Amino acid sequence: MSKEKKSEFKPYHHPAGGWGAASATAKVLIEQSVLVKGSRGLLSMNQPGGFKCPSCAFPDADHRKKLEFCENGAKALAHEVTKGRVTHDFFEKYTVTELMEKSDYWLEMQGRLTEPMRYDAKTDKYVPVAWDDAFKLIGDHLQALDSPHQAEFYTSGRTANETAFLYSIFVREFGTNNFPDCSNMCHEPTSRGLPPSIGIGKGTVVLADFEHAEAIFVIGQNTGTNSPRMMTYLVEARKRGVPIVLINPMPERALIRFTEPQDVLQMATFGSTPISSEFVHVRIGGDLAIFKGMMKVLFEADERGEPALDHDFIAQHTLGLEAVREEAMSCSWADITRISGISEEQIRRIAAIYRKSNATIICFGMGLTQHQQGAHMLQQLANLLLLRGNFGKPGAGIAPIRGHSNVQGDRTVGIDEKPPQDYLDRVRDAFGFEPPRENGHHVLESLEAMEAGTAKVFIGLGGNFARAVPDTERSYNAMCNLNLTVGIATKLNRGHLVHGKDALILPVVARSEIIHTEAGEQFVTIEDAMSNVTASRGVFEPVTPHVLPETEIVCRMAMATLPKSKTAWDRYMVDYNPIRDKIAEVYPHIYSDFSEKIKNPHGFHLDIPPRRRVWMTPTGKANFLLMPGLEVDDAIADPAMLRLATIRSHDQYNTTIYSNNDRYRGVYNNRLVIFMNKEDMQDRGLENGAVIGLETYSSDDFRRYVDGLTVIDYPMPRGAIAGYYPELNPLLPLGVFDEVSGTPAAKSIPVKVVPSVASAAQIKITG
Ligand SMILES: Nc1nc2c(c(=O)[nH]1)N[C@H]1C(S)=C(S)[C@@H](COP(=O)(O)OP(=O)(O)OC[C@H]3O[C@@H](n4cnc5c(=O)[nH]c(N)nc54)[C@H](O)[C@@H]3O)O[C@H]1N2
Ligand SMILES: Nc1nc2c(c(=O)[nH]1)N[C@H]1C(S)=C(S)[C@@H](COP(=O)(O)OP(=O)(O)OC[C@H]3O[C@@H](n4cnc5c(=O)[nH]c(N)nc54)[C@H](O)[C@@H]3O)O[C@H]1N2
Ligand SMILES: [Mo]
Repeated sequence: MSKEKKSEFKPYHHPAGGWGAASATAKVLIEQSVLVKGSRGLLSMNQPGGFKCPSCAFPDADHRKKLEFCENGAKALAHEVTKGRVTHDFFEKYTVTELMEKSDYWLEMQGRLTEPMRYDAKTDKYVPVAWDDAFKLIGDHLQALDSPHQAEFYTSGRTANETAFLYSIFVREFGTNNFPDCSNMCHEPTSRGLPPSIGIGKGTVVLADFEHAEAIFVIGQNTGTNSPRMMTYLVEARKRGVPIVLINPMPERALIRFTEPQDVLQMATFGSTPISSEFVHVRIGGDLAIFKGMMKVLFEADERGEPALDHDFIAQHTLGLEAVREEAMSCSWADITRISGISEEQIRRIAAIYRKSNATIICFGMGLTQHQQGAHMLQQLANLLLLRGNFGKPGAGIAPIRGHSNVQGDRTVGIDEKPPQDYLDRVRDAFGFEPPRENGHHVLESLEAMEAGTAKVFIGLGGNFARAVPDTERSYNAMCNLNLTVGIATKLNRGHLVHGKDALILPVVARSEIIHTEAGEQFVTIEDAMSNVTASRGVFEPVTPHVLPETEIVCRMAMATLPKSKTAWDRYMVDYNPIRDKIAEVYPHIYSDFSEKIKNPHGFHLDIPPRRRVWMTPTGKANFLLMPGLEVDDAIADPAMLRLATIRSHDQYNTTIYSNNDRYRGVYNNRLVIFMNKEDMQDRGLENGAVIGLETYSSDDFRRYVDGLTVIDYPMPRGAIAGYYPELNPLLPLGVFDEVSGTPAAKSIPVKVVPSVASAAQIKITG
């Protein structure tokens, strides 16, 4: 093990991207001992005939570029094709209790899982198990349940369409709609909030729209880190003089100034492009007040008879404007500026940018979704877009920037705990069984069932459920009640160590690897955040011959559980074309001729009706929806309260920690940090580098406390602090979530500073 490195805070003054990104790419390939293999992989990434990047869901370019990857895609690939191996010898060395003591970073750095393992309670170790025995164990546990609703079937968004579709069929044939999904913690407010408003819970823009936009808003999203390939489009737009408005409590480096790492000229001349034309330093949870303020400015102009609203569009395509107008006009500037932390002058300025633009794109991420009123707030964002007819014209629309590479696709092909009835009818007709009709569990409901002891089996198709969910200690305890936990994964993670009485780790063929079956090489498909469906073909041999393709694992779980099933699992297991034919049968409106269309090397686009100004809502129109007030999170009366946003560093992929650095925010060798405004520090008598504890304001009996956090003086708005996920998940109560979607309010945890009892290392502050 490397010796402990000194934690350091050294503000980053350079543009983001550029040489820093290029050298970080090389460094991670060398670190994982895969310079040659990794570089070869990067040439195939996101190219026709190659595989889709396992990192984010941003679409591929229109193939003008020879290279279509970013620094963080390179990290994801390097960690996937790493030389490190977790073999049975590894598991022989450590008890699970000992492994629990290791950090998430350490677990990740051990490398790829190589063979199926089963938990042995006598030795507290994972021991090898034959694949057949593993499937039999799963089948036995599932068959032994009193009701199919006692099992929870989690999906993480790396799962490909074919796998996710079959998994949804298996679980429904088994008899439940319990589909907790990573998206329940992510863009679920988008998926549930937008349909009543515009008829679909997906984004309405495509990449070409960025070339026609006259203004772009980026709200609550750290583009340079979490979807770096989008930076290219922001740089190009900026070079054309398009105003870019950034709304964020953190002045994210890449969104302020960026050097395109693939622009040789810019890099050679140390040039960079200023990205944001307006940085709106919003308080956590203050966005709604800004949206209402902007609407108010538009309505005022309209009342004066000045051009502000798209009256033709509103008349032809929408309902409900007057109530929304009245409500926005009733909001006072005093409240708007107090709650947002933004001056009336700046809100008027960005409203003027919005009003002047004939085609506006609004992009958003977790900074908007992970609030108690996330879904309703997004409906207000849609209202703002509707006011100027920003749907169904080039250069305009709403752009939720999704997380996992296929999180949107998984949802489209059936991972849905609240499935529509007409879809269930089509499943019945296509597969000849009667699917369950009642709603199943989302993530929080599945945890409740585990805590109550009514859930007995948990199967995780990818992901790291235990670490990603809120209320760490409580959730760990709930999971330990289970009779069986199954982790289907590429890498060892904490989710495999927080286990039920029986437990399995099932290793899979990764995205960049070739899927070999009896019928020959297979490919899978992925739907990106802009609804393009493309093929993904791995280019490397699987890590060992003992790992299985995810689709085969799903089919064999089904065969072991449903011996009388008439579904052709044994056929789907080897040939993925008939799976695509079934997808086409169940989703004829978007997936007709799937097998033909996917032959196009650039894939195809799934229909998004609002692009045609068609509204699949009950009214047949786009609806202005009402949300009274300006607050998106429950108020806490104590002036000592701070709102904590749990965010990602530049060197992590969700619960996967690539390093303990966060280059653009200037943090090195430490993840237990809290970004805090100077005045908030002074009020609490804290110096830069002080070590504190944080405690959550909870309305239940649990005390939620994290200790040993180093305070960093950072340009945050008053009352807003930030720190890293998943280390701070113990502070996030299970009971605090968006009521429409069940998404935990991970960006707005009410906390107070408490004295630290730990003696954490003092952080070195430089620069
Ligand atoms: N490299 C890398 N890429 C990733 C991921 C990763 O972990 N690493 N994760 C993937 C996944 S699953 C997802 S969902 C996405 C996540 O990508 P993002 O949506 O960018 O996620 P976060 O880092 O959680 O935080 C987003 C931003 O929200 C801001 N914020 C916090 N509170 C508020 C608020 O109240 N209002 C506003 N306006 N902003 C706020 C934070 O300052 C931060 O800049 O990225 C995906 N891509
Ligand atoms: N406090 C707080 N909590 C959050 C968030 C937050 O911002 N704040 N963000 C939420 C969000 S947006 C999300 S999406 C969730 C993420 O929740 P998850 O999707 O459950 O978590 P990941 O960390 O992405 O999962 C990583 C694991 O996936 C496995 N894996 C990687 N690639 C593959 C593959 O190709 N196949 C299979 N089978 N397994 C693979 C590896 O074993 C790896 O350890 O976390 C949520 N939790
Ligand atoms: Mo996500």
